Amino acid sequence: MDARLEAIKDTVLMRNPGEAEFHQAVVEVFESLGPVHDRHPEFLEAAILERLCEPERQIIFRVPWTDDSGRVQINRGFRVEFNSALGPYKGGLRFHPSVYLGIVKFLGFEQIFKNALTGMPIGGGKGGSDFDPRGRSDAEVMRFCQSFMTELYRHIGEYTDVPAGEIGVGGREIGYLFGQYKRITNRYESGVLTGKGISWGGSLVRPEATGFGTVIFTQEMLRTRGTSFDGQRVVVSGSGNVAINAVAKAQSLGAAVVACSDSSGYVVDEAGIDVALLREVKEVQRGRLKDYAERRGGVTYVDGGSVWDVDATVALPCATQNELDGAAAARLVRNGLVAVGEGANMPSTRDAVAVFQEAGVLFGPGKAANAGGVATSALEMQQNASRDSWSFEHTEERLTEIMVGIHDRCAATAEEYGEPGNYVLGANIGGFVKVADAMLAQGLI
Ligand code: NDP
Ligand code: 2IT
Repeated sequence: MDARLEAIKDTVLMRNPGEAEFHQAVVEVFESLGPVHDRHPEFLEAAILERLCEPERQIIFRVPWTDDSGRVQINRGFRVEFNSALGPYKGGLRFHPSVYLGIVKFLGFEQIFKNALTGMPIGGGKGGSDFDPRGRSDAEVMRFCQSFMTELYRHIGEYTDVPAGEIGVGGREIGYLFGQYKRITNRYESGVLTGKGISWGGSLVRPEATGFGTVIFTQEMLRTRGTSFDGQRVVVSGSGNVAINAVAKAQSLGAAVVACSDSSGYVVDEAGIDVALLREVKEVQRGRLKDYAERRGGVTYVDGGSVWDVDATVALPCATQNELDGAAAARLVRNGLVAVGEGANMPSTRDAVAVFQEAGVLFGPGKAANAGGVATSALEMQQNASRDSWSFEHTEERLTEIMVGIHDRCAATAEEYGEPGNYVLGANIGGFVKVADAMLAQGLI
C-alpha cells in the first residue's frame, strides 16, 4: 500500500477497534487508491479519505418487542448514514444474529462506492439488527419490524435516507416497515423504502435485480475473453433472493447451474437446479435447502461442508461475507475456474481474491457485480417520484444498460491506470473519484 495511505489506514483501524469486517473493506479499497492520489494531490489536502472513513452519522437503538409467548425480547438496531455526497443515503437493512456495528460499517462503506458506480444519484448507508427472523412467526416479525421502525422513522425519508432489503429482509419485512412508517408519519411517502410490493409503489424487476445484475456483469466479463455463460458449469452459494435469481438468469443464458447452498449444507443437482421448486421451498414455504433436496429427489445433499468443493467454471458467491477463502479459491482454480461474479458483499476473503487475480481468473467484486439491486432501487425511487410504474421489459432493459455501463467503466478505469482486466482496481477507483470530486465541490462538511 502507498505509504501516505498506509498512515491514514492505520489511524482508521485504531479509531475503529474490533471491527474486523470494516477494516477488511477499508484496506481493500485503500490498496487500489495510491495511483489516484499521485494524480490528485488535492484529495489528500482535503482529507477526503479520512472523511470517507468516518460515517456522517451512526445511529444505534434499542428494539423491544414481545414474542408469541408474551416474553419481552430486546434487540439492537443500527443505521449508519455513511456518505451523502451523491444523494440521499441508500442501502439495505440486514436482520441476522451476526449483525454488529462492524458489519453494518463494512456494508455501508462498500455501498458508497457501489452506489457511485451505478451512476444514479444515491449516497451510501446501511443498517440492520441482530434480530434472527428464522423460526419466527409472521406476527413476531411484524411486531419486531414495527418496533424497529418506531425508532428508525425519525432518521429516514425520501430525501434523507432510503433503506431496502438485504439478508433476512425481504418483501414481507419491507411491507411491515412501510406500514408502520406510514402510520407514524401520516404520509404515503413511497420513496422512503425500496423493495416494496408491486401494487403499493414497488418496481418490477427489483426482486430479481441483484441476481440478474450479477450474471449480466459476469457475462460482460466473459465476453472480454470471447466466451459467454452458454455451456458453463456454474456453482452458486446461498439460496436466498440473490442466489435464486442468479441461478435463474445463468440458466436462461445456457449455463448448467449444478449446486447451491444455505448455512446448513449444500445440494449438488447435476441435472440443473429446478428454480421453480427452489422458489417454492424457499420463498413460499420458507423452508430449507434440505427440503428442496428431499422434494426434488435424485440429488446429493451434503450436510455442512462447503459448496466450493463442487467443481465449476463460473462461481457466483451469493450468501455472505468471507464465505470463500484462499484454500477454496486455489482448489477451484486448479479445477478449471474461469470467472467469479460476487453477488454477495465481500464473499471472497483477501487471500481468495489474490488467488483469483494471480491465476488470471476474471473476478468481478461485489461493489460492481451486485450493484444491480441498488440500481433498480434507484429506478424504483424514480418511478415513485414521478408516480409512474414501468413495464418489466423497460425496467430490465434499464438494469442491463446500467450493468453493462458499470462493467465498461470498471474495465476502462483499470486500463487507464495500467492494469487492464483488474476489476477490483477499476471499481474502487471509478467509485472513489466520483465521490471524492463531489465532496471537494461541496466543501468541508
Ligand atoms: P437472503 O436472506 O435472501 O439469503 C441469504 C442466503 O445466504 C441464505 O441462503 C442464507 O442461508 C445464506 N447465508 C446468510 N448468512 C449466512 C452465513 N453467515 N453463513 C452461511 N450462509 C449464510 O439474503 P440476500 O439474498 O438478499 O443476500 C445475500 C447476499 O447478497 C448478502 O451478502 C447481501 O449483502 C448481498 N446483496 C443483497 C442485495 C439484495 O438486493 N438483496 C443487493 C446486493 C448484495 P440461511 O437461510 O441458512 O441463513
Ligand atoms: O447491498 C446492497 O446493495 C443492497 N442490499 C441493496 C440496497 C438497496 O438499497 O437496494
